[in-house]
Amino acid sequence: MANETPKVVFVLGGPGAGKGTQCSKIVDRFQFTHLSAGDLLREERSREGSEFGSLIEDYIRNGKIVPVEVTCSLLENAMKNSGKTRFLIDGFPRNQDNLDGWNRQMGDKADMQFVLFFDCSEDVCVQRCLGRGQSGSGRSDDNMESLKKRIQTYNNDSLPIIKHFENDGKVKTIDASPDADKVFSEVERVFVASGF
Ligand code: UP5
Ligand code: MG
Repeated sequence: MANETPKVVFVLGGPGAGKGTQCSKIVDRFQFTHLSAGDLLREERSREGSEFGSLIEDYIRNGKIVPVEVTCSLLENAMKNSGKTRFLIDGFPRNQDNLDGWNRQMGDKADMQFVLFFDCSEDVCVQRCLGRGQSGSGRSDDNMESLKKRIQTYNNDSLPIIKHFENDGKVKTIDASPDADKVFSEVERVFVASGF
């Protein structure tokens, strides 16, 4: 990390809402580095010699949220190793444990700017994830059984965190149901209005 305190935008929304898709578009247009907590966990799962490989696979397949110590360390290392100062943190924090862990570990090392929330109906989310699974995503959680659990976890654990940020006036909500370019035109507006 450079001397400047890193700026962070949390990118949240249901499974398949389009977080990853929109983050790539943001990176193309604005000076941000994309860190997907899910991608970092999947990489760690496959890393030879990782002590967390089987734990991560069990959590992901069952749509459960990996203990924050693991996820937050992966995020902090990725931030440090990038040498950059503006980050999109995609898919994190997803529950109170994640939020508490982030505040403990990163609270005074990063400035959270706002939460970008992709609002999408459950039906659309499910169709997008199943579609991605059918076109060979290779993700062990793009199947109906895992998706039911992912959605349950999202409703029970993640939505309350979004509500919490909303009460603090930190959430920018985007309708994620239109096509990806249309969604991005709203995203772009938010970033420009926020001075990026
Ligand atoms: N698509 C995207 N946008 C579209 C649009 N506007 N119109 C039509 N189609 C659109 O998109 C999903 C699919 O939809 C793609 O095929 C895309 O082309 C299409 P994507 O951009 O990948 O959506 P995204 O929201 O990123 O979906 P993802 O499945 O990645 O979300 P999840 O939140 O479920 O997955 P994540 O990788 O973040 O986490 C997976 C698991 O890891 C979690 O369930 C959990 O077990 C674990 N995890 C933790 O434990 N802790 C963490 O901090 C993070 C993850
Ligand atoms: Mg994703």
